[in-house]
Amino acid sequence: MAKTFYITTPIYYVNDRPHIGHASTTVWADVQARYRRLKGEKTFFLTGLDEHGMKVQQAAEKRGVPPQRHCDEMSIYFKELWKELNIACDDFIRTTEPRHKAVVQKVLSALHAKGAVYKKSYQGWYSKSMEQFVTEKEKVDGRFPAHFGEVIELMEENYFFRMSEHQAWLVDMIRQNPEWIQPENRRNEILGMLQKPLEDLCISRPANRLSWGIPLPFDPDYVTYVWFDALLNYITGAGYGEERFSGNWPADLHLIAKDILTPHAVYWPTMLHAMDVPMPRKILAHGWWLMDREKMSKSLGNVVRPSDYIAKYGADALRYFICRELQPATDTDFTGERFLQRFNADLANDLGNLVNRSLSMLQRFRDGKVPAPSVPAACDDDLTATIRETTEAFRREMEGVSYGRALESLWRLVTRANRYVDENAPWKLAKDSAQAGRLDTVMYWLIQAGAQLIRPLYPVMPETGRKIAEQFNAAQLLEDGRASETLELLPPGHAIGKPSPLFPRVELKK
Ligand code: ME8
Repeated sequence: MAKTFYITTPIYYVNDRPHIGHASTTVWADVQARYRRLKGEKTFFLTGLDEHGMKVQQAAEKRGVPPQRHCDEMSIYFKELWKELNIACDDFIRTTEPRHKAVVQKVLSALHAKGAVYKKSYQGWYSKSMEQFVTEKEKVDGRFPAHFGEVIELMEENYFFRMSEHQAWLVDMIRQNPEWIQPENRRNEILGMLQKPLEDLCISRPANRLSWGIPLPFDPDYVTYVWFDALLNYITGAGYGEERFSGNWPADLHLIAKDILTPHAVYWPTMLHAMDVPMPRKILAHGWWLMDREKMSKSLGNVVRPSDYIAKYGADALRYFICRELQPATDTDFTGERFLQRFNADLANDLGNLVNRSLSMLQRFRDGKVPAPSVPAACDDDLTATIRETTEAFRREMEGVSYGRALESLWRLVTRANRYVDENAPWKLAKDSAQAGRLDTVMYWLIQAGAQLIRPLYPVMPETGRKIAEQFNAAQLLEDGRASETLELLPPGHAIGKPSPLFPRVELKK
């Protein structure tokens, strides 16, 4: 069985409705999945929800509903948003599903039987909102920082996973695989953290304190710590214990943001190592959306709701913005102003204009049929060179999940093609019958440049990609697995469809 390209997002907590941060990682994953499918790769894209733990239990209590009902109701918000955003995931996992509970219990039993899990009593500082023990080392100026929430002193017997035994192996693995954690600044953070001794990981919570979790199979007085439960979703979704698992695993790409890098780059690989399961191939932790320089988060309440933007500007415009602006290595301020600038400049002016005026001119000057070109002039060669160079750069950046740079490359082509129109002024050529041959050549290459945008645009903006393909009457360009290494030219005589504007400009209020 051929290995699929397996891509995941974090599974989000259901303590609140999704905001633009959750939408962003999910859009990034969807873009990569669509890009791979279009290339002809078999792809498996998993997203879902993290439904256990104290945060969810408390959110349910606050609403006065049983936790399962709370999860069921919250799951609808996520599913609806993914539909609005055209997220085409292959599976949607919820950690309260029986298939996941079975995997968690199977893994716990196996690790317990091996002696990789043991019970001990522990006394220390415990952050209630982070659901974990914290250490003196984390104090700043003698106090725990505000984001730790209420910190209490706690003494408890719990089960621990012998994570420390894997430290030397982990450091070695990360050093030998420079691409394994991306971007590089995050990799260095983890290597820095691993210079200090790694402690064993507490993987249980007493059921009398936290009831909303998966019971430990070997001790029903405890439930599984939410991270130990949540991380395993990646193998549940891939079919752990089933035949299909070997076709899906290892994951090719775990997409997350930097807030949850430690669980993914430390807990997860050591868990897998203890289980004798191969490592995922790459973890990519992007930066945060900020709001006035603070992290946008549920607890701070300073969030942007994606639905507001989708309703006004469409899913594609938001997907474009998320891919164009959110950075892998740094944080980015989210502002409505910036969104509108991008919308007007990149989508309405650059892209929308190019497509619309190219097709309208072909309609007007050549009856909507692609003419046959004659000998190319220098600017025609320059345009084709730009097509080759930018589509190649686009591919390279997409493979490296550098969407901002990928789109920048593609927009170099959009800009070049718009300049080509201005340089050649087809409306002037059309007035001079001696220039008929030149007009043919110009219209031929202009249409080719527009058509070359369809495939690269589609993963980022699927509706727009489809609309442009329709207007070019070239839906075949969006077939999965079509060779994308060569320029695919629309032959002379090809009749285009009906042009219509893609992104109406939004007037900015003064
Ligand atoms: O951590 N900017 O769930 P969560 C960008 N259940 N992305 C953001 C963001 C922001 N300001 N805020 C959130 C959990 N995100 C666990 C994960 S995985 C096995 C378990 C996105 O609901 C980003 O992907 O807090 C981040 O990593 C994730 O939401 C955290 O979601």
